[in-house]
Amino acid sequence: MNQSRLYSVRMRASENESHENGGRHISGGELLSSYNELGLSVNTLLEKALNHSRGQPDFLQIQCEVVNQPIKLFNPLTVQTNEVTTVEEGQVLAKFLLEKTGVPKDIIKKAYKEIPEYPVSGAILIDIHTGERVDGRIDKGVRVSRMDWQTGNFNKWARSKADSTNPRLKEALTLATKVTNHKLTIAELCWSDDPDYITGYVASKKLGYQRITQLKQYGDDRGCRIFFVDKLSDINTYMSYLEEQPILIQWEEKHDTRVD
Ligand code: PML
Ligand code: MG
Repeated sequence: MNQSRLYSVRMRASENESHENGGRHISGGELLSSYNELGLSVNTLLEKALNHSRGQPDFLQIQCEVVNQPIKLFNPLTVQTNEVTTVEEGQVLAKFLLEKTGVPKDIIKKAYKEIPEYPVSGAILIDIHTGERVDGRIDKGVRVSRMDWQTGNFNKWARSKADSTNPRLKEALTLATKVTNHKLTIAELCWSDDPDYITGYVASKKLGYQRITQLKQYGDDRGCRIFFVDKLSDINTYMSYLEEQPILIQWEEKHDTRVD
């Protein structure tokens, strides 16, 4: 892709009203696109919004904006898939992995107790020392933006790993790679708000992207996305990294790392 002039293309869709007016979140999407591919990119996100398991949107917005900052390239996190047979088993594993990344046990416990209170479409930030929510975006959480993984390079990666070209994996791995490449991110915990998708993950720079095949029951439309962070002395810089720093995932085999 010609990186000289890239556009950030963002979609959001909701039911009843727009998100800011209390509407129920249906779908969101992020792309980086060249000018020539803008039509295609807008269409890709339009299709995503119009055919979603959370329902039909009443409000739909697609925004294109030129990106002026230099783009960072990241190798994707290493992926491991952990097969579990029940949600309980999956959640025990998720907590174990979070602890392994360095999030203290009592903070994990506190975060899990508060998950039902976070019905937001974006991510929430939790300080690993206090367990307090620190993003300040009470109603919507933080939306990680300006990121993409070009299809050709993603397909090459998927072929080499004998993995599926699941677009959800592509989107989630792109996001997790961006988030965990910031040194103040200790870990991410995520499962989808889509009722037909139950695989989630724990990710960190050290552990890579640890998929867990069941983190909720089918039919459940409650999702979770938490970034555990280490004492953000400058929250604005961290937020602007998540929301504004453009990144592309660019897989190169020689940069693959092993996960123990
Ligand atoms: C989402 O759909 O919003 C998140 C999906 C997380 C898991 C993706 C995967 O690894 O299959
Ligand atoms: Mg969703």
